[in-house]
Amino acid sequence: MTAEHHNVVIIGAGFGGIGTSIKLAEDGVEHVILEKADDVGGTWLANQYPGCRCDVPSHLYSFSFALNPDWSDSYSLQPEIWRYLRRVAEEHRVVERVRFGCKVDAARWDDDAKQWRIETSQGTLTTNVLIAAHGFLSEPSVPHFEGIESFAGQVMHSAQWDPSYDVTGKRVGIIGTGASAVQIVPEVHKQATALSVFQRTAAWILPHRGRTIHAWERRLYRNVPATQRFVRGFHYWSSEFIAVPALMDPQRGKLLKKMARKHLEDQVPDPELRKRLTPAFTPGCKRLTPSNEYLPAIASPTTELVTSGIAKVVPDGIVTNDGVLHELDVIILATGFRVTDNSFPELITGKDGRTMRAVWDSADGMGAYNGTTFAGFPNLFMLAGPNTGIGHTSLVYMIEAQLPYVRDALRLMSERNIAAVEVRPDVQAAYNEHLQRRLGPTVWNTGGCKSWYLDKQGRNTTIWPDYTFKFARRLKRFDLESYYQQLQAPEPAAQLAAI
Ligand code: N01
Repeated sequence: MTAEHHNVVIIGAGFGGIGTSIKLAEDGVEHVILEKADDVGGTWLANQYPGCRCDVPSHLYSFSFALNPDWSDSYSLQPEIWRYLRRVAEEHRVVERVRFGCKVDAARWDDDAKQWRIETSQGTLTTNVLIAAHGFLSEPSVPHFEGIESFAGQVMHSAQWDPSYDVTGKRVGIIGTGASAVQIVPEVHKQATALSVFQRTAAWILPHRGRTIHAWERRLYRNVPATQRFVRGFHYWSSEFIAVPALMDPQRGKLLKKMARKHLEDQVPDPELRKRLTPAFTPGCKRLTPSNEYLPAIASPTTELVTSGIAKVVPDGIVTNDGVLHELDVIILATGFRVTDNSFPELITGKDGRTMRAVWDSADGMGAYNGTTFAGFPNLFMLAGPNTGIGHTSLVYMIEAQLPYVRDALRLMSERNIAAVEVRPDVQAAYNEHLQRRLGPTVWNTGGCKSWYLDKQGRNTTIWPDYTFKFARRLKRFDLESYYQQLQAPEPAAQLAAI
């Protein structure tokens, strides 16, 4: 018997946790948020590397119910997004419901009590419903390079950047050329004495359309909110109808390649370097990375693009496969995140005593129903769960699309005296078969790249392969008929009355 019990426990105080908490509070549902960090913000608190910004338009990358007329840039930088999230969390009194510095070590479903029992760094608690909003890009992937422990300088992952670290005058090595590196490289290049970019796979770089938002525009958005809604709608619908068809059918993506090639030709005069910067895969297979400063920084005389592969790390720097030592003061790992193999599912134990990891390993890998619920794991909802990822629009849209589903489930459980809901395995299997069929011909699966979208078996368990409004439509109501339901045991008094 534990002292502390909640109706709902939410793990994580990023976009998912904050949005859920706001909506549950509106519904009068008692809950607490467990957050391992010492502030809200999730990914926008963790990622503080130089140049960190969102490559989704600012007006779209926010809650629909908390628009921000004051965005200063059409593609916001990390500090501004974090301040937005913090303000929203304060205004809606979410902060008061967060337990900071509280790391979840394990959560186990107790089928007798119809509760989750959660072990945390601050003690044990129980809850009727568990909502995992821990984020799928929250666990840095730190590859092991031989000799890395011997390196005399500093090693930092992009998502664990120490903001007090100054790269001015340093010789910097950046490993990786994904979305994070594309943002870090130009900023570090401005300050470092020398920059070595260790590229394993070249990235398609598109022109960036960012610009400062004028004061008059901000005034307009503040005074006539419909204008901001219009701009938001324009960004949403244009990315749906331009990007989704191209991603679903790579034959239609030729325009993207043409744009990226032209950008490369415009920005990199040296044909030999251009060749090394030209990817072999179809654009869109990995996340599209817009930047007007990345390619010029790579082409700069103080930058060296290293493509010969990393052999080992030594105290003075990195030795590549061609035997060359690249002398460095700091190594930045822009090596991405553990997504399909992260540790979170190891912490969650379901109805039959198996962890979510064990269940996934014995099946086809990661999988959910509606990206939200899991057979064998009653009363567990995940925000930004399997196959909810998108590359062309705002993940906040996908998270918001899940909220009516979770709220409706809680409402039905309360109204109908249901103690536990658990998605039927056949429903989940049929859903995933459908997703995999749709994913088959898409650019993520056939574009000829290796990305975090695919697991070790090459199965795509991360991407939503359709228009995002179709996802929102699916999750508008909780389809109780797809779920096993267990009713609340009658109260002892009620039992007596019945006799
Ligand atoms: O990570 P990545 P990221 N040796 O996995 C390389 C989101 N995001 O942090 O391509 C050498 O894309 C790896 O090489 P390769 C966004 O969803 C959003 O950049 O595997 N290199 C690759 O180049 C994005 O997709 C924003 O050959 C190694 C890089 O490291 C996601 O975060 C901004 C290596 C990893 O690229 C992840 O992006 C930033 C090794 N052992 C990020 N291991 C927005 O603007 C890995 N690499 C919203």
